[in-house]
Amino acid sequence: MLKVVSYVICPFVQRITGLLEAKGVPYDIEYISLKDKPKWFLDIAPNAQVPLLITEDSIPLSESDAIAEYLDDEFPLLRPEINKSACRARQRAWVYQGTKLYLKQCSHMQSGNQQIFEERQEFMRKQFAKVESFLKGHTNTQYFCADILGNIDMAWLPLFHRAALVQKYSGTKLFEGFPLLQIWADNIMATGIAEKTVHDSFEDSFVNFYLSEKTYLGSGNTTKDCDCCGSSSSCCG
Ligand SMILES: N[C@@H](CCC(=O)N[C@@H](CS)C(=O)NCC(=O)O)C(=O)O
Repeated sequence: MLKVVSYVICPFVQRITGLLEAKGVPYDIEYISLKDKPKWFLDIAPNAQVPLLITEDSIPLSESDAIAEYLDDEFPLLRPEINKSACRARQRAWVYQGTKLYLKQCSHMQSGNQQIFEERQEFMRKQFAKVESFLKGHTNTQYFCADILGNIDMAWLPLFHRAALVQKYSGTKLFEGFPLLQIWADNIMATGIAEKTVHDSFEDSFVNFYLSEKTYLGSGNTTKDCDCCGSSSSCCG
């Protein structure tokens, strides 16, 4: 069976477990500590990052884009009809728009005070406006331009899951002012896939990391100084 090497709150891993769930491919999952990476992992992961996918033939694959491509090569495509040149290229571009926001969303949620939060929000909102404008031309579908799940939906799933938890615990609506984006997010969350793609401890770990007293979101929106939101390239501690 395939094995995914994971870290509990990693959005890049969640994109991959989302694809596996949406495709109905069974997999094992092993969680590791990123602060104390095991030697066996360092020996086979050239980038020393999760996700790492170990194939049935014991071949270790890293980088979520490469893993997603492998899953499309090996298992049924989610939307075979769009797997043709221009359509596929367009979907990939929107996938990229989503995945490049993972670390930005992490930094946004980790902001330690209102000023930093709003600065980062400004950047996020510019990206959301692009999606909103695209969705205006495609309003009659449940998901992104279709009524069946596609790679693009799973690429945005981690962003939607995190936004839903932020709203649940802090009341802050990260997609405020973007009604079509919010509907897309709600429809993806309504599939129930998000919960299947993460460990049972995900919600607690997420809240402890992003909505603690150290963050603007977690501190009841009072101003706090925070040393957790510097220029870290990783969102997972
Ligand atoms: N470009 C990588 C990014 C993966 C990534 O940033 N993973 C983080 C966890 S969310 C990680 O493993 N960080 C540990 C480290 O960089 O040492 C991908 O797309 O797979």
